[in-house]
Amino acid sequence: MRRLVAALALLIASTVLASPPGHPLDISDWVVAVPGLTASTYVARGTCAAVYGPVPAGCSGGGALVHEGNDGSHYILDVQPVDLPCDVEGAGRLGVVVYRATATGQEELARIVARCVSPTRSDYVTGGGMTFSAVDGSLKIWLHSGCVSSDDSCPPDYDGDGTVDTEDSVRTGGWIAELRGLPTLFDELQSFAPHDTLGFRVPVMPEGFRTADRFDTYTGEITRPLDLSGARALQCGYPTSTPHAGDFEQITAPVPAPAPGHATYVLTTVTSEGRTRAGRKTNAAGRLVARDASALPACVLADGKSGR
Ligand SMILES: [Ca+2]
Repeated sequence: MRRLVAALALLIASTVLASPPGHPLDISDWVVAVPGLTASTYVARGTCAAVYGPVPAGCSGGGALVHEGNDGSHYILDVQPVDLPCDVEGAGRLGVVVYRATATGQEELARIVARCVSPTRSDYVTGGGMTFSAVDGSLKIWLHSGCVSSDDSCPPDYDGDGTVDTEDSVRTGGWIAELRGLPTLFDELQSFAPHDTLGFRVPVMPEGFRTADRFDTYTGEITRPLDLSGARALQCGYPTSTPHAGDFEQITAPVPAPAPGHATYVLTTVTSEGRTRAGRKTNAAGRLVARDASALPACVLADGKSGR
């Protein structure tokens, strides 16, 4: 079910347009550079607007600008100037870029940058730090969206909430973005990207195994209780070489939209040294237990193949 939720979130995020110029930069202005990564609002602008005084729950902190990921890579938050054609200086030209650095190089994960509203005014964003969750592989990024001009042309009510903004509150209103889809500790969080493509980042310990030999991906209809015996194979025995933590595994597998009132699951199993695991479920006592992988049929595609 978590996998379905993650997939749906991505579909929604990918259809959102950027915010209109003259308004605070928000989650729709993030540009994601790698497959399988999604950006969502963790704490909305306004909720954490009080820069001075008591800080609401969830708004405090900010963490460091560099974090070590589960797979030994490093996530780097960089606040950098943006080359803009409008006449603004200082904070008005800022953007935030998140990188992933490994032993072999550095790649950009996502960015959100300033833009010109007029020849003398810009919407900008700056970052105040981030934290990394080792369990679910998410980055929370503390941000401030604001307006700056060289001719005092920022509107008195920049955020449009009906109140005149002060320099200390809404013009520097804080919010928190969350990036998901980085390597987790155990779970493969499946995403659709785009429609007929399914992908996930290989966790550090896939379903608790030290290493994975192969992945098999199934789909089926959600029933209560879940009956995996009717699962249909989407892709079997991939990838062709040994998977490593942080690899993005992607398959092309059309998953038909379910009929009204029905729901579809996508499940990827991990096999390591002859043992197969199929994730976890909540039992009748409310505890997380291993899902019974033996209920699944052998992974065989419609053309009779059981591997890539
Ligand atoms: Ca206002």
